[in-house]
Amino acid sequence: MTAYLGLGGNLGDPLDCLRRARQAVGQIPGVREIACSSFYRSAPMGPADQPEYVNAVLAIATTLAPLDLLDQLQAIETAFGRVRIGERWGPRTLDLDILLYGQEVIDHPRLTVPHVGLALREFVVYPLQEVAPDLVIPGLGSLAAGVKHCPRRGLEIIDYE
Ligand code: ROI
Repeated sequence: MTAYLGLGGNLGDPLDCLRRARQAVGQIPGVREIACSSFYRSAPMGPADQPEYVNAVLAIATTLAPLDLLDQLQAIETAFGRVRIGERWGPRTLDLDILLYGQEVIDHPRLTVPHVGLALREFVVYPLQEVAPDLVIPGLGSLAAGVKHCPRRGLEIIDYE
C-alpha cells in the first residue's frame, strides 16, 4: 500500500529532528520510503506565540495495516521526546501524521484518514504535491485543485547553504 505521512515540529532543532524522524520511519519493518518532499518553514497554525514549524511529507510503501503503522509512528514520536503539553495546537518536537493510506477512508477513534484538515493546510498540500502531483484525495477531489484554494501563508522551502 502507498501511504503519505506528514512530518512537523517546532521545538529544539526541528530540521534536524525531521531528518532523523525520516530515517526512523524508513527503518520501520514493513515500511520503505518512496519519496520525501523538500523541508519547509511554515508559520504556526493555531496559537501564534510559538516558534515557526518545519514540515515535510513522506511517501512510503507499507505492508502494515493502518493502526499498526500508527503504533509505529507514535512510538517514534515518543522516542523523540514528544511531550503533549496540554494546550491544544501547542508546540511539539515531532508530529507524524498518516495523511492518506491508499484511497482508504478510515473513521476510527484513533485514526481519521484522510487526515482532518488535509486540504486546508498549506504545510501539508504543497509538500504533498511535490511527491504526488496527480493525487486524488477520497472525498475531496484532486490535490491540484485543493492547492489552488490554499494560500501559502509564507510557506517556503528551507535552503541548505
Ligand atoms: N502549524 C504548522 N505550520 N505546522 C504544523 O505541523 C502544525 N501542527 C500542528 C498545529 C499546532 C495545528 N500547527 C501547525 O499540530
